[in-house]
Amino acid sequence: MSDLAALTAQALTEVAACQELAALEDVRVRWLGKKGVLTEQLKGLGALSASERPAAGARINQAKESLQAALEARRGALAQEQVERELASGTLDVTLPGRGEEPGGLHPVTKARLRIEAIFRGAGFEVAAGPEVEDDFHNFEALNIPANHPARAMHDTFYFADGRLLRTHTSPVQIRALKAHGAPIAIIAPGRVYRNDSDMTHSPMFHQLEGLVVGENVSFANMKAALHGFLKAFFEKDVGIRLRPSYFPFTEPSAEVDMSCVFCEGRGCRTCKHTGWLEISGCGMVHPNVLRASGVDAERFTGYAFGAGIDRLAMLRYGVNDLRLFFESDLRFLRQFRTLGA
Ligand code: 2U9
Repeated sequence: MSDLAALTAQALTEVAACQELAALEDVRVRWLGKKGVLTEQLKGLGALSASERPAAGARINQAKESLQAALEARRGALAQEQVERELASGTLDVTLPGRGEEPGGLHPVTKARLRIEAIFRGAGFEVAAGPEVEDDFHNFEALNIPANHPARAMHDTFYFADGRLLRTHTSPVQIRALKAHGAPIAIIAPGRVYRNDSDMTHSPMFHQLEGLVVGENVSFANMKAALHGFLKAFFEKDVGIRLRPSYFPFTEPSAEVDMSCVFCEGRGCRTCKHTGWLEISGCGMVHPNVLRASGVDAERFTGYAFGAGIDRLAMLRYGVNDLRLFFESDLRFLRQFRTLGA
């Protein structure tokens, strides 16, 4: 007990000599830790007589407290010195601006889709949606594509083991809408579709826009005017269109829609392969079999339908020459659309 003062003095000297926070922690453990010198002193109290114990205990506790206070003071001083050293060496420049948060932006295909939806809504259409995992009836049968029809091979369908499939077009959305609401109806069905086909110009997932109008006296001329009006609004240009005869199982008659080239205004360029025209859509009058499969009276109602690729519309509007750029998630590409309006 007699050397308690000497021990305390030694501990305080060690604290004062510490130049690092880690060294200070070592000193604390050596003196105040579980097996520390002062802790051992407290354990030694048991050997003293009951009359000596209280005073000796109080002196040891006093020594502990003064050491704790010295450790705390030194810790504060060393931490301050460390901050000053870092500031002086320039490792922490508190005047640097923060990294900040980058604002996000919509994907160009989403921008194109929203633009398409706004234009058609303005013309009185509703926007319909449906499942991407479909059954054979809604994707094929109801669209006048029975089993073994050659059009099935053209669709490169992804099948599930239970016979369901990933929709190859958004037409099933319109079958479901027709069945649920009947005629008259005017809807567009934009969405993801899937085909087992992948190369320079085909992605296994792409985005389709389809439209359907069914009512009394709905004509081929109505369809041509609707498509022309949409293309002029979408490209904000007085584009021309032409229709060429075509074939789809779900429409009769059917046509391909060409639009005058938005890049060369019909003079001929690389994009339009020097024809002055861009293939943009397919369309036709809804086949009576399709109306009947959806419970619509094909004697009373007629309808038109069309289909186009949203990705292709987006490429032409935003001047993107490679479809794959839309699906690679490369921020250098996507950032360019951040501030662009629809
Ligand atoms: C119902 C009835 C008829 C949808 C149609 C097309 C013509 C067409 C292609 C264009 C390029 C698909 O994106 S693409 O690969 N589509 O040419 N689609 S008519 O006809 C329907 C749809 C639903 C009930």
